[in-house]
Amino acid sequence: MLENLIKERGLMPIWDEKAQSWEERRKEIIDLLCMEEYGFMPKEHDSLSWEVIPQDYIFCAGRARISKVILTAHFGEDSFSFPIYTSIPERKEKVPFFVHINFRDAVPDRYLPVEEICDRGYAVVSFCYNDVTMDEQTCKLESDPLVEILYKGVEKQPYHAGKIRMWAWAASRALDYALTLECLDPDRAAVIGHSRLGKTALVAGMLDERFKMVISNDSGCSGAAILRGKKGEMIEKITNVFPHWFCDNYKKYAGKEDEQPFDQHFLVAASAPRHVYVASAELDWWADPVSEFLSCYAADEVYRKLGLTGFVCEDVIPQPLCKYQEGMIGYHVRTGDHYLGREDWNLYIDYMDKHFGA
Ligand code: GTR
Repeated sequence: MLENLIKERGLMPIWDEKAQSWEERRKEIIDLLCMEEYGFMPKEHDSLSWEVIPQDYIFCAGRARISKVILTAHFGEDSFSFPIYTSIPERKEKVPFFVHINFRDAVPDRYLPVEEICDRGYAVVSFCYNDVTMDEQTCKLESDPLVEILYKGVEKQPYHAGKIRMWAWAASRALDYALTLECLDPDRAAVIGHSRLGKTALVAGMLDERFKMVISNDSGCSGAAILRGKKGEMIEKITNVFPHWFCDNYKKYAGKEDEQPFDQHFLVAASAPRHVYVASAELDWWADPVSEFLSCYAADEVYRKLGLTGFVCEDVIPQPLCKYQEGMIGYHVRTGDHYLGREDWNLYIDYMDKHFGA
């Protein structure tokens, strides 16, 4: 049944027989998705420095430590700073951790139940996306320090970074810092985001192989959901309301999803052979749970070719609560609406415990 649905939607295969290896094909896919959808950074930073500001209150009954850290990226004579927050359970052994790209800087936050996460032995490094670059369609470079630095002396091109790409860059900087901490386990580093930040987590995971687990929560259009045959939000809508999320090239596919030389299952597969997890919510029709699910099914192609267990599922459209956690592609659909809640976090942690060892 699912095989037929994929055929009906006209999805193309991810693997190209001309490619010598997955490594080579993966690079092509990254270039394609950056060129046509998310954009390339116009400039790279040279180095990163930081200042740690411990928070002086008892958290989690003293079982976890929270710090604020100001990261500064240096671009030649220019520099850009933004705050991140670390929430780390007190354990003797190294702990697995999430880099959480969040809508707010609060810790805890309604999308970040840090006490529950720390109690399960996981740490979180979080930051607010607006502290990196505002979620606005502003062209006033001087009002946005990161954008100003990135485009200083550079003529903006249609393939240059939209905001999703910049937030993904920040997730990698948060990871740079996290990897300097002895208490965090580099082999169990995950990146996670919800909705527009779920799209961002997929892009960060695609680009940065140090993320061993990539989690997209309700990311929908231009995130995990395949666009061919999708319901709810499509490219025309998203590029009208949020043109700044993408590179300018992306607009040309508005109403022409079938002409894209890719679809969003490329993005899900671009983290292979690492672990990737897509989650949906039953009532989230705008994101379209079925198209998110089919994307996982289609991305399995790459894992199969690599001889790995990718997506293990039944041959039906899943209903809540359905969770598929056997393979390297994880999936769940829960009841309720668009949200990143404790239920989602617990399922991600269950999956990580299972695949990376508790
Ligand atoms: C919506 C947008 C979605 C999704 C969501 C969010 O308005 O259409 O693509 O990203 O915002 O980020 O909450």
